[in-house]
Amino acid sequence: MPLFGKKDQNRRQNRDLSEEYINTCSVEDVYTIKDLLGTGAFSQVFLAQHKVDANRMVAIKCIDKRALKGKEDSLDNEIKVLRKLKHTNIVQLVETFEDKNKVYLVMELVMGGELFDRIVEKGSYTEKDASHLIRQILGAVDYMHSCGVVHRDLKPENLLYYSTDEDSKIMISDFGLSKMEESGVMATACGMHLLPIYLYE
Ligand code: PIT
Repeated sequence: MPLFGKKDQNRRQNRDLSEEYINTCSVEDVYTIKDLLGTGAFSQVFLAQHKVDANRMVAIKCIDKRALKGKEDSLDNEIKVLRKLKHTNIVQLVETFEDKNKVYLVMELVMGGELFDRIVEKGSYTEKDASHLIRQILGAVDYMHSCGVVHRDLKPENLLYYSTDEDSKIMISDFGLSKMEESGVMATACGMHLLPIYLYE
């Protein structure tokens, strides 16, 4: 069950490169996997360090193909959506790897924790705090809608702070349930800022 299609098997997509190239590397050739950051139903997210550029820390979401059986399309969709989006408040996909048992999504590292935990820790939460947060989230939601993408699972667990700084920006994560409009009804180029309200069920 090729998740990236025949053409893309054994191929690494690197957003920093203008060209795709065949790569026989495995994720372990490129990154040293470190601490576990979190777990999901079919996946685990690990902290990882680039082997050549040690300053480059990333989060790697490792998805078990066996657990995913029958839901391959949703991972295909998630990768497609993530490749399309580039916004300061959306966790960026860096590159992808695939081996016999797993798919690896190398993501921008965010270390500030979940919104819910931050609100609880803070004790009080002012209208100014909320407006600062909502402004960032709505900016990112407007952008993704302009790209024809609806997240469909926006909740405090999927809103991560970039850093532990008090004034850290917020980042939208987990596009596992997202949908992308491809019919051509909506503009395909990002930046048109149309609201695809009809995509919400
Ligand atoms: C981190 C740290 C962390 C989790 C993530 C990234 C996850 C990001 C993510 C997961 C997705 C997705 C988009 C982003 O579609 O604890 O740097 O499933």
